[in-house]
This record gives sequence, structure tokens and C-alpha cells, in this order.
Amino acid sequence: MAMEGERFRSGFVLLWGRPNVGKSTLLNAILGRKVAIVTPKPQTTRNRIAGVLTTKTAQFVFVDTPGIHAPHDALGEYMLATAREALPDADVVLFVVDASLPPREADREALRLLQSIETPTLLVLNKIDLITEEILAERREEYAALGSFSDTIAVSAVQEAGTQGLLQRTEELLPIGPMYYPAEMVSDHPDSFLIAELVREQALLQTQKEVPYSLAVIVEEMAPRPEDLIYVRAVLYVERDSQKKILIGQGGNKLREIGKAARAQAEALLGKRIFLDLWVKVREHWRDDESVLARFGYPIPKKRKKRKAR
Ligand SMILES: Nc1nc2c(ncn2[C@@H]2O[C@H](COP(=O)(O)OP(=O)(O)OP(=O)(O)O)[C@@H](O)[C@H]2O)c(=O)[nH]1
Ligand SMILES: [Mg+2]
Repeated sequence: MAMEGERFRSGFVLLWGRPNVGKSTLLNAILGRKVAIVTPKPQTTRNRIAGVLTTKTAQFVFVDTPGIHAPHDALGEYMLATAREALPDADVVLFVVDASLPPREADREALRLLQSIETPTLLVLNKIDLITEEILAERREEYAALGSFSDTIAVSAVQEAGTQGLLQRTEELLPIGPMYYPAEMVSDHPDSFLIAELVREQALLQTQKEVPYSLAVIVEEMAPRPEDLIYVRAVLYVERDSQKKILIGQGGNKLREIGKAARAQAEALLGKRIFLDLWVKVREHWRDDESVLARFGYPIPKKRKKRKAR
């Protein structure tokens, strides 16, 4: 990797915005590889996920965060805290909005949280594949009026349109700096996290209503087996027996479909053969149980404000 002497730029690029605007889709599009799961349901991303892109002239550490929303439970508090904790490290913020819709209160709230830092921010109008040039021009004005941005970039994350321009503009805003991570590194999470997330993604895509919010997926064992096979045991935790029944489906059909789709993706992404052994268990009210949350990978920060009763 040829570094251009003193001119090499590097830093943390925060993907920020309300839920469902396409932050994770954009991260995957920029990296050219899936590191974060994507669903049509808001609040898909629960953890901070860093994706590293290294070029001849720069290293971008993109940080995907949970969409900003008012927490309803301890899990929601974890998600908001996770997003907020990523703020001070940011060198550039990509404030991502859904340009197919006018600004909402949730966009304004997400922007308000950015006021605690003074970091160059690009307004990223996403989903432009859904709208005409005229509407895009309107949205550009409406969103730009919400705050002060270094620039506005229109993209379509699903069509991977506009992402090169976005990268260029982002690079200009990065400070001169070293490579923080090895050039070949893409994600900061282990394979077990990606597999658990791929299972959760399929389960979210294949269920409705309350199941998605009540679901956590934990990889409890990963072990090599003969002939380059990897055995993975993952447990899908839900909060009620009725949800467990939905996930398992008639004669185990639903769980089989979830497993089949998740395994195909995991094998393609990791380049390994995987035996995916899925289990469904009930853990009542886990979203409000701090000891369980910590075990599930969603530890609540110690200092936290009291939440208003629902
Ligand atoms: N048409 C269109 N849909 C998009 C685009 N980008 C994302 N989407 C869709 O928008 C939905 C949400 O995408 P995500 O990437 O999960 O959104 P997010 O901002 O990460 O959401 P949270 O993780 O919940 O905060 C999915 O159905 C995506 O397929 C886009 O450029 N065009
Ligand atoms: Mg996301």
C-alpha cells in the first residue's frame, strides 16, 4: 500500500440519523461488503459497527450507529447510549436522511444531538432512486434548512449511486493522519457477531409486528469440524412463548427457512462451509433486564438518566 507521505488522511466517519434512513445500507455499499444487516423495519442496528475502507490516499473508519429514537426500554437506552458514545470520536459526520420523505421530528432530534460536538457534517440525501429531480430539489432545501452542513450529497445506497462523490467529499474533510487499522481489515466485529446478525436479519425479514423487537440472537458455540466445516450453534431469544411458536413455525418450517437463508449468506461472506444449528428460547422481559442485556451484548452504561414511565 503506497502511502502518499504526509498527505495520507484518516479518521472516524460517523453514520448518523433517525432509524430506517439507510445508514447500514450505505455502509455496506461504500465498503462493497455486507458488515451490517438491513431490514425495512426501524431499529434494525443495535450496536456500533465499524467498517474500514483503506485506499491509496486515505483510511476511512465508518461507524454505523443505531438510529436515534426515544428509548422505550433498557435495550433502547443501550442503543441511544451506544450512538451517543460514538459522537466524540467522529472526525466527520454523515447525517443521513431519507430524501423520499420530508423531514420529521426524529430527524431534528438526531440533529440536535450533534450539537454537542463541533464536527464537520455532510448532509446525505439517501434513497434518491425513489424520487424525481424536482422533488429532490425541494428536499435538498428542506433538509439543508435544518442545520449547517459542510455540503450536501445525494445518493442511492441500494443502487450504489453517488457513493464515490460522497467518499471524495468525506476524504477532503478528514484530517491528515496515520493508518489506524491494517489495510485489509473490513469490520471490527468477529465472525460470530456477523453470523448472529445474519440470523437476526432473516428472522426480522420473515416475521411481523412485535417479534423483531423482542428478538436477540446469540452465537453460543462455534467449532471447527472435519472437512473444513464450521459448526455454529445460535440461540434466538424471544420474550414470549407465542413469539417462539411464530419463529419455529409449522413443523419447524419458519426456523428452517431462516437458517437456510442466513447460512447461505454467512457462507458467501466468510468463504467457509457452515453448519448452522438454531434454537429458540424464551427469556421474558429481557429487554428490560440489565444482567441479561449485558450477556446479550447490549450492556447499559452505568451512568444513565431515569427514564420516564411509558
Ligand atoms: N429505495 C431505497 N431504499 C433504500 C435505500 N437505502 C436503504 N433503503 C432501504 O431502507 C430500509 C432501511 O435501511 P437500513 O440500512 O436498515 O436503515 P438504517 O438507517 O440502518 O436503519 P436502523 O438500523 O434501523 O437505524 C431498507 O429496507 C433498505 O433496503 C436507497 O437508497 N433506496
Ligand atoms: Mg442500521
